[in-house]
Amino acid sequence: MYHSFQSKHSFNILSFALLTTYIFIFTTPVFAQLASVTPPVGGFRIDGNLIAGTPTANEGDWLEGTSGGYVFFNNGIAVNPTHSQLIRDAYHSNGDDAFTGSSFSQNPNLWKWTNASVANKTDIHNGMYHIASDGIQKWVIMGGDREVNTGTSYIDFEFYQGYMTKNSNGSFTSLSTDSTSLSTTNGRTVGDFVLSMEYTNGGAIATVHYYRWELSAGTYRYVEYNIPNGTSGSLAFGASNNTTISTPLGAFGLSTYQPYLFVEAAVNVDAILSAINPCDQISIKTVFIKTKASDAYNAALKDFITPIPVNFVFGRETFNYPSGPFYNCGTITPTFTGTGTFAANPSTGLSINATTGVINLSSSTPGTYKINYTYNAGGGCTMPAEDTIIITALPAPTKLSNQSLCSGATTSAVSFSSSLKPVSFSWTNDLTSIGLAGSGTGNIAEFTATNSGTSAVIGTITYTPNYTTNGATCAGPSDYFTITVKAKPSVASVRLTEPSICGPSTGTVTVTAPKGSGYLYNNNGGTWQTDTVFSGIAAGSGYHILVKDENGCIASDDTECKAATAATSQKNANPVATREVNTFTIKESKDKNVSIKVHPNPFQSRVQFEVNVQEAGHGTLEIFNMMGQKIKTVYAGQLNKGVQYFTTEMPAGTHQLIYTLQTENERMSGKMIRE
Ligand SMILES: [Ca+2]
Ligand SMILES: [Ca+2]
Ligand SMILES: [Ca+2]
Repeated sequence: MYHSFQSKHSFNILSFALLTTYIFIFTTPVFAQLASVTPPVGGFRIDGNLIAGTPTANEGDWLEGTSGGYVFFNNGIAVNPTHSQLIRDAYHSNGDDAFTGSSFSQNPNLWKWTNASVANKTDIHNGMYHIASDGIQKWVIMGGDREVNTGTSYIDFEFYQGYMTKNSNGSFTSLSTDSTSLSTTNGRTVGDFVLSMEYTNGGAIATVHYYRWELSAGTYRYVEYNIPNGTSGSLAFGASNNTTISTPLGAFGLSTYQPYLFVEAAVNVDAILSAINPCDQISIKTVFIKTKASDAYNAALKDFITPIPVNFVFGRETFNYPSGPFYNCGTITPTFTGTGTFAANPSTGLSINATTGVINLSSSTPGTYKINYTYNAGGGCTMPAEDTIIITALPAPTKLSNQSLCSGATTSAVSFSSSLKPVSFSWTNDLTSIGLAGSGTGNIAEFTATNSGTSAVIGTITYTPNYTTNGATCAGPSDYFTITVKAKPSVASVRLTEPSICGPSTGTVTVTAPKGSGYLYNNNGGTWQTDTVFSGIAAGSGYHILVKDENGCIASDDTECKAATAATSQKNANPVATREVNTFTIKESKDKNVSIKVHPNPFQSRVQFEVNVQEAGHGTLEIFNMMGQKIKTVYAGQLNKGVQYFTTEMPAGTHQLIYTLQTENERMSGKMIRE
């Protein structure tokens, strides 16, 4: 099943090397193999090239290309740092950290390092790895480089189950799996392994060696195993670039690799482990990338990249669920081999089919569950395989702001969103009088808010995200926002003091309602003022009074001069402007306390009124046309008891006129006719 390190140069290896050298010359592409892992999308092409989709479209690789997936962005940042890492080492520099006086065969706790330049064929600049599954088993994809292509180079990827660290004093510490004490099995843990890539300046094939740490002939040491053939192809294959290739990552100060400077390999570690021991299962804590002088067991170690702490498991997982994240919606189905039993821990809260492993997310409670798949691995080894599922509650939608505006104003358009996509939205509105339907789907366009009342109203819009995930559409938690529509203030009611012969020369408009703290008034679009009085208005210039309340809402109309006929058809809504509108009831004076006579009547231009009152008091004598429009005020002031005369010049034009005398208790009217 395996052979010791010393016998690894078997006939098969030698003949393979010769064969591959021969075939390379004629049919290089044959050896570019695809590891059927995901990610990246399209599998991982082992071809000595770093660019996805090159040369074959839609195949994945290390870096971004025109098609296919990738594991690093072209700036070197990992798409998923848990599974992939790119580590840079110093190069061509006395500051490089390098081994000194250390060999492959030694206990790592005896290794020494120093800062020194290393031979350029063993100098590493870029080291990278990617861990991915083919749906059943885990693979390691490795990549590394060197500065020159003279001869054969060796780059080891060593996987420790304990923590392995580089110390500042020039030593290393390799701990046991308890993470506390030094390893007692000669510096490593049984099952630790090395994947070693060997590449030359003459072939695109890179050879991959697998060494396992174990007790052999009384000593803990690495033992090389032949890598078996898998049922669906090779379990390990490597390649180096046989042409000059570009690397956006940069290498040794350049953006290209000359032939045979870059090497990559893919290894199905799970398959190799299970072929050696179906019960084997190891958790890796450290990856250590280093170069050595040869493939001899006591080969001198050369350059290295600072050990990388990691956390992944090989050999045990023989089933898995698709990549999350998962929400409590839909179902997920695992990929697995053989037959066994699925069980969840904790055993409540997760809806799982014990035979198929299908999880009904919709009827499961959000939480973290370990799923154990127990099956007979043969050889009496019943293996529990484990995967962990985290179910997250469907997220709440993005919180939206409340809106507050005056009746008649336009709302802000509402755009729903959520952190999880795809998502669609439905909503309800509990107050349609604000101008919005009672329910709907999708975003809400702007609309004119309405409120015909006298106080603010509030519509509550409740919106619900509907997520489509894992084959189902489920409603997530709702949220709501409000639209407050403030009422408009009443149209202004005003009292007028108008120019007349005997009165003031300019008019005054005094707002009588609405009034209160915060109210502002405006005439003819002028400055808003708190004062209810607009004075100094020129005769005949009119006015347009607007009211704004403490909420900043403006009345639906202004109050303006109205023709008298409008007195009965005020366009302003309630309350209407209160103008001094006169209602005419033309009748002869029958009152004994007041009498009025007009001389002459019919008149030409000058008219004299003879007024006789029995009680002194205030009185007003005015003239109106038949439309109810006041022509002039003849007198306004104190009336003495007895007879008094008022003479006035009548303006030209109107044929029939009405005069009225308003005393404190009585009102007299009469008709005047022009000759
Ligand atoms: Ca490649
Ligand atoms: Ca180094
Ligand atoms: Ca280096």
